[in-house]
Amino acid sequence: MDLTRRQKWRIEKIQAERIARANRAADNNDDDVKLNDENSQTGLVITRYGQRLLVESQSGELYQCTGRRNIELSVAGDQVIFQPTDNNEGVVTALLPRDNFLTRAQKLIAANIDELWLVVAIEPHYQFELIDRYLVVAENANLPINIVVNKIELSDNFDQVKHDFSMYESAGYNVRYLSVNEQTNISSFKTQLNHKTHIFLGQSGVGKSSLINELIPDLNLRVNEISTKSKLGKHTTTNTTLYHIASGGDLIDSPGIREFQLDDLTNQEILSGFREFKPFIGRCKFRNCAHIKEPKCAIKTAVEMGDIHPKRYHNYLQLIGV
Ligand SMILES: Nc1nc2c(ncn2[C@@H]2O[C@H](COP(=O)(O)OP(=O)(O)OP(=O)(O)O)[C@@H](O)[C@H]2O)c(=O)[nH]1
Ligand SMILES: [Mg+2]
Ligand SMILES: [Zn+2]
Repeated sequence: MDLTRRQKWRIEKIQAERIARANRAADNNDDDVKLNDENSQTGLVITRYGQRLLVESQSGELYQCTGRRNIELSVAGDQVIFQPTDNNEGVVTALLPRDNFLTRAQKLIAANIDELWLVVAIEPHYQFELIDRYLVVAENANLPINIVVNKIELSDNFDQVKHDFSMYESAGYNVRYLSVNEQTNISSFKTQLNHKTHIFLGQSGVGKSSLINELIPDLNLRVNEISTKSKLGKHTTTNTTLYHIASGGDLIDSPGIREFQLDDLTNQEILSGFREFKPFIGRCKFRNCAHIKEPKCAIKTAVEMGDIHPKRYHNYLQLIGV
């Protein structure tokens, strides 16, 4: 259903009033969870399944909520205003403004993220095109991005792996090499994660849920066996879900993608997804330079001068379909 501008404006106005009312109530009775006569309170969306939301109150109780009609869909990481009803159920009545959000294939994934970790693995073996696609999506969401290479104990040529990822390091990404199974570099990784909201993204079967299980003891998220024949994961995680670290900070687990869910990326998104290209954009001879065959192209010159890794440039051309 398409809403007219006037309808949208009215909904926004109603939401703004609800948020203001809840804030006023919060100011008036600081340590009382019953915020006003409507019993509204702010909560954190933990996960969404279909039309239902799992919302955590500020005192840490969980409520199964439905969204009020005409409220924009909320996702893990969202702050909302909700009204508890019976049996730990409730109704979400407003969505608080987001700092940021991540979408994949036109679908909202999570909101209010501080850092994104792109997880890849030795098996299923990382593919540059897929890595670059994920990076383009994340760069366009304007999030700090890091790369985790998991299952390093399965590599019989670790020097090659390091060489492969050196181009991402020289592009400015922090790359960490881990093995969940052998506990390699896990404890130093843990110290990075406190007091922020981190999302783990990446292909199915790379070990996102395994890693989160390792970082949050007693969580016991379901992880799956990789089919030995295809070496592909079986898509174990189905809902994007936020988990608290006891010492502070949150981790968001997300399901791996399937091939047919790949994003339709525009050339403009692809270009701004290659972060090391940025200093050179706008410095080509032609204003509408596509950085393919044009003379005096600043991007191509940067490749020749060694300021852009040739493989990254090659990946860029591949993504824009040249
Ligand atoms: N050899 C090895 N296997 C690992 C390691 N980490 C995780 N695995 C295995 O990889 C498989 C897939 O792990 P999951 O954690 O389910 O992967 P996921 O990324 O969450 O996958 P989806 O939920 O489908 O997106 C499981 O069988 C894990 O036991 C590791 O360091 N080494
Ligand atoms: Mg998983
Ligand atoms: Zn150019």
